[in-house]
Amino acid sequence: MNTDLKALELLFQRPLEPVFTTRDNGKTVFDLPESVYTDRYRNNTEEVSNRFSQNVETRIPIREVARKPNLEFASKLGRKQQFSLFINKHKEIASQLIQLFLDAPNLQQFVALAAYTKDRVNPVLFQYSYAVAIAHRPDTRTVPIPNISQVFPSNFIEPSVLQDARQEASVIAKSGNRTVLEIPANYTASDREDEQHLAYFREDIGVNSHHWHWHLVYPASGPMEIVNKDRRGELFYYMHHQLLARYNVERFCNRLKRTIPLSNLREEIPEGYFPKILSSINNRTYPARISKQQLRDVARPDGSIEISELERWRDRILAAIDQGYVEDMQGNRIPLDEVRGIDILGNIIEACNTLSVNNQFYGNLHNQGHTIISFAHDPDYRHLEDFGVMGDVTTAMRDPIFYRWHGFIDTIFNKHKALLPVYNDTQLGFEGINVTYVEARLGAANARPNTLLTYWQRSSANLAAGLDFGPVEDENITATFRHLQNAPYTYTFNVINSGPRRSGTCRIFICPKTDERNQPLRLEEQRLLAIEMDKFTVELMPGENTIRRESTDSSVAIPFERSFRAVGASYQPTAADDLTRFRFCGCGWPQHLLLPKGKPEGMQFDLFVMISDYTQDAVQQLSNTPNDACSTAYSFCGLKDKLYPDKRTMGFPFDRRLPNDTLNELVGAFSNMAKTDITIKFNDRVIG
Ligand code: CUO
Repeated sequence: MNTDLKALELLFQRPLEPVFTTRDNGKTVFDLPESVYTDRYRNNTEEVSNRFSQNVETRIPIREVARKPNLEFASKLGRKQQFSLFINKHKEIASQLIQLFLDAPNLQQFVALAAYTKDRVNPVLFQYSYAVAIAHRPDTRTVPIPNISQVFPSNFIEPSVLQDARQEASVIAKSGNRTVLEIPANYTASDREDEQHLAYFREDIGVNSHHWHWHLVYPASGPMEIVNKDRRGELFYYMHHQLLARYNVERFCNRLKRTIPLSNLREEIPEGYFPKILSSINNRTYPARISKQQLRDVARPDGSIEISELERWRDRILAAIDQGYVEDMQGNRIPLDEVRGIDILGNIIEACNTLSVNNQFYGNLHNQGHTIISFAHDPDYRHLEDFGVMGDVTTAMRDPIFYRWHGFIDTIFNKHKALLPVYNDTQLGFEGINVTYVEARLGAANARPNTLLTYWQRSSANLAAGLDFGPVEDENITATFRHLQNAPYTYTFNVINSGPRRSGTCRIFICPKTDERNQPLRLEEQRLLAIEMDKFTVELMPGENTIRRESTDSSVAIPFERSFRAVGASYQPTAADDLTRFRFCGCGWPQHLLLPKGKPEGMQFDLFVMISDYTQDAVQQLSNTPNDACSTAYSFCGLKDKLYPDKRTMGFPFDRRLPNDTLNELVGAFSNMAKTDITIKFNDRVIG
């Protein structure tokens, strides 16, 4: 095996430990040039390197770094300070560090540089910038990026479990004899708090690691070549819009009304959140947001932001939407049209300062909203507190306020979409294509069609790679946790093609039929709550076609093993494509949350299927880079080094107004669409 690639993989382990300690269950150590040691250990290099050489099986030589980088820029972020992608200053530092990593002329020098840098900059900053570099350098294609929950487990789980894990692992030498630790469910609030009914969704490890990974793949700042991805602004809108739709539907399942968009930043926020998790970097808990907290202007050493600035940017953006154009720095008008409008707005609103057409004028609305909310408990730094969970993409989705803030951001995008013309027959139809039958059915032989099942499942994750200063031998520290799961099912569609052989894009959505009070939803409401389930290309022969598709093949989700895959020596992919498979693999909605929970007595949904004309959907890819076996969740995450593979605007056909009042009428008017009622039943038991 290429030892440079191996070294890169190992630098993800034990992020807080110095680079000279062992990795891979104590079996591997780096042979480091003296210059890598920081001043703290410079006088003891022999002692520490001897100490960590015992029982080692592999020594990986690291070269001297050719030109020592000046890391002055990174010292503005202390080693024990929290790092946030939403804070401008931090983003700039990360962007410089990424550039430094991308500029390393070859693999050996990249390894040398990474080893040199690791103990000299903030560890979370390092892990983020390093992962971005690995995801984007052509020579590191095969290096697997571990799941963030395993690099920094404390950001994901209840902290007393970590304490137990360290204890168990240092007292009981053999992992086989260790007690399996249980991460409790429902530890952040009691059921006095309504919002607690959604904790299983907000605090899910897969949900949060997907969100982290998405922002890793689509950084908002950094070198142009990695920021400027095809339709990234639109994908920012769409991926977060889908998170919102899923969250709101999940709320209906729990008899809660839709989340209220945070459109007034001056009103106190009724719902508080006490995260209880620890920051890996300084062992402090993430600060809480008390109930009825009022947001205030932030004035801290790291930067200031006034609520009135956000309001000004918001109003300018809304005015631009009403006018139908934005203005760039030179005052040129750029139309917010049907095709590019949403992408332009996405980059303005997020804000992606590299791609926003006018940073100064439209500002930094979404990011600074995260910042203001995340500092609500200590806006002027008088208590020396760091940001709350909203300040960090690994943790933001835990807090109910995330959905209120993004709900507000989503209403801005939806306003633009609502002003576009209603979709017409040519856009929606597909001449000569008739979808005559639709069903979804569980795998069991005697399963009834259109009744799907959810339940609780207990699964485990290995926390060893992220347990800094934990035991080195036999790294197998397993913790189990409960999460929602759905029984796999198969879609079957019958399609009559009365024309020649041709291709179509099959688009599958589910829409809630009623709200939390069982009141029927209008199509205009349903379309904003439509959950994309899958999208794939089909070949249609003349005459009757039967199409089958497994729920586990969904283009939005990734399988469980990728959300929680194990890292370390005991895990070695074998098949040729296994290595590449893990490249972009962490991005994707967790398969175990593909279906909303439903209700014990069953909850009805519309299962909607549309086959659109592939000649209008197809995208001519520019590059001939090989298909990345990992980019399976392309609806949410795109394809690596390629154009977004569907020419229609994201969310089509539900992203714009439709010509009918009800879903039944829509489906009746277009033969290439069909729907059926499905029921999702929730079994309140832990299975498996
Ligand atoms: Cu993903 Cu606000 O963009 O958290």
